[in-house]
Amino acid sequence: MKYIEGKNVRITDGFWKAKQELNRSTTMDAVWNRFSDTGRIAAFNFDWKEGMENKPHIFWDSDVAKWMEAAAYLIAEKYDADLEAKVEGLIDRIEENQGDDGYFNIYYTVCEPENRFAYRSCHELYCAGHLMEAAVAYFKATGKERFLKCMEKYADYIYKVFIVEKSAAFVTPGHQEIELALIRMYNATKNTRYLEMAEFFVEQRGNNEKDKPVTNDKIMKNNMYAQSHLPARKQKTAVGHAVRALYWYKAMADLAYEKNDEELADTCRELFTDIVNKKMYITGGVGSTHFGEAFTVDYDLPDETAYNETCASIAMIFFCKSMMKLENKTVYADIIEKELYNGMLSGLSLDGKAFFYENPLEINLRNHTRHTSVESLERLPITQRKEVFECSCCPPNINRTFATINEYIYGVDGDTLYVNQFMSSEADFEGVNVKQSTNYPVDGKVDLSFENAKTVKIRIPCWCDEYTVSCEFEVEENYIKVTNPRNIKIEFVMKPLLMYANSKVSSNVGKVALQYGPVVYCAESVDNIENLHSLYVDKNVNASVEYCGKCGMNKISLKGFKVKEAENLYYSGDMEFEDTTINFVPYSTFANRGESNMAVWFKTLR
Ligand code: FUB
Ligand code: ZN
Repeated sequence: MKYIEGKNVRITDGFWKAKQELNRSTTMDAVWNRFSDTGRIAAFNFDWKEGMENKPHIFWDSDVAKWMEAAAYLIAEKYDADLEAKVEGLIDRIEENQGDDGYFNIYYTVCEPENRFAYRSCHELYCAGHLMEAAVAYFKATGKERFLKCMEKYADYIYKVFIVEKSAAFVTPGHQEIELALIRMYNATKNTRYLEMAEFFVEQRGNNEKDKPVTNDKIMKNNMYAQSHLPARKQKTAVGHAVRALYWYKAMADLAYEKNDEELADTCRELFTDIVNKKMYITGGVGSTHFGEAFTVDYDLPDETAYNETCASIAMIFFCKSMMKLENKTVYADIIEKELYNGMLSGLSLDGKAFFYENPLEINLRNHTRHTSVESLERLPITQRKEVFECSCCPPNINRTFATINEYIYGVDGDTLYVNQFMSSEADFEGVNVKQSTNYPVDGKVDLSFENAKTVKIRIPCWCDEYTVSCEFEVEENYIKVTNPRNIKIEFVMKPLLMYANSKVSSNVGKVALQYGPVVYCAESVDNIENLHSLYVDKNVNASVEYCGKCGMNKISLKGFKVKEAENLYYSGDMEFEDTTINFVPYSTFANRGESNMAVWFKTLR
């Protein structure tokens, strides 16, 4: 399936229109300003000297590149002179400071020129990849070739060093990213060298002696951390650093698509299934531990210490989109939807100015101060979003993802138009026109109208077991299929669902999480009592659902029970309960009203 992208698809109204406007009006500036304050923008002048503040960091190039990429999408959607001036200013600096040989990296030019391509774990190719993605986006947005030419020159230099001369100290990057970027370069330029390079970096990973870890390399000491323990095709379970893994799986899926490589596609299918069935939180969060920002073992999904980097959720969205290009299965769009409304969305504050890097599923404020007599070695995720992080990969990743949300809605395969996501929007592609109007995710009513479409397939979301369709239809592999469609009214009936975790998930077996449509809920102490652990949800769901203008989704109250406080620390006999109401808000909106205890999973009674 080919996604309808760029100017051919526009979000016209509703939840995501508001988020896209927030990104344009607020989040872009918030990230730019913090990147300016911290020296990331000035670093492009290449004039940092020892003793000055704001020493460039090895992957600052990538932070700014992601912001440039987002700016490109926004300029393409609606011209913005300020964004263009900022991007053009950065391109001036890139052009001025790029080596004659094509090399471009701020840190390794300004701070350690003697160590170019000396350390696998030091992100040069990762930065190159993000710059290439930005260059492709800017070229597509504006038709201007200057940035793309710089990155072609850099890619050609990388080809020389890594493939022709083999003179770098390593064969494949410690942090994947360049692989997927090279495929984008290939698609933009049609230069097959870039596809060859992507293939080289994918296939060589875990498949060469040179990348074996050196004994004093702490970060790379375990080959699994950077997915270098086995050749790509032999990897069947997701391991190691989650963002690295998922950027790479996306590249593998893209490569499988470009080369029509069924074996590689199969590997991607197995990796996807492994993650979704054994390693993903109900919110879509992936990479459950902060140790190595990594996947752990199957079903290890602790709530309070969950790492769930925002970038990992974003990378999962990218991977799913590439899988969907390979095969039109609703499961990929279901996971994209899960990430969009939960794991990814929680990364940004409602005011659009602050970010979570880690997205836990539980907060117990008391645990942040519980070690009163010793220096605590415990590490818990922060409880309030921040404007900038020393490692600030997530904020500009949000910028570029929000700017391209429209590109997840529609796809085309032959004469079939796919409706994968539910957002008020319109699209036109090769004479076919579609308009969609919906309040999703507030309710599940979707109105669609088509011109010149022969067949349309509309995803039935995985959470939905009851729906109505206003015209004749068939159901084919979780799609509502309509031929010669004109106007279709659908309702995917949304009701409060109590979701259970697999019995192997020791942290949550026997508990329930509340979901309404695609939105997962949490309860915060700001709306409830402090001791959320003493609250039990009534299994006979008795809910009241109310629209919340501030977050654009519903708030939900459920009838439940509260354990009556006992006098003694321990007691026998029956536990006593009193009736109560438990107030829930969308998980993605937690921590927007000051510090609060928070929980997603609750015990049940009755
Ligand atoms: O290392 C670059 C980025 O910073 C990674 O993708 C994130 O996990 C964070 O470590
Ligand atoms: Zn990140």
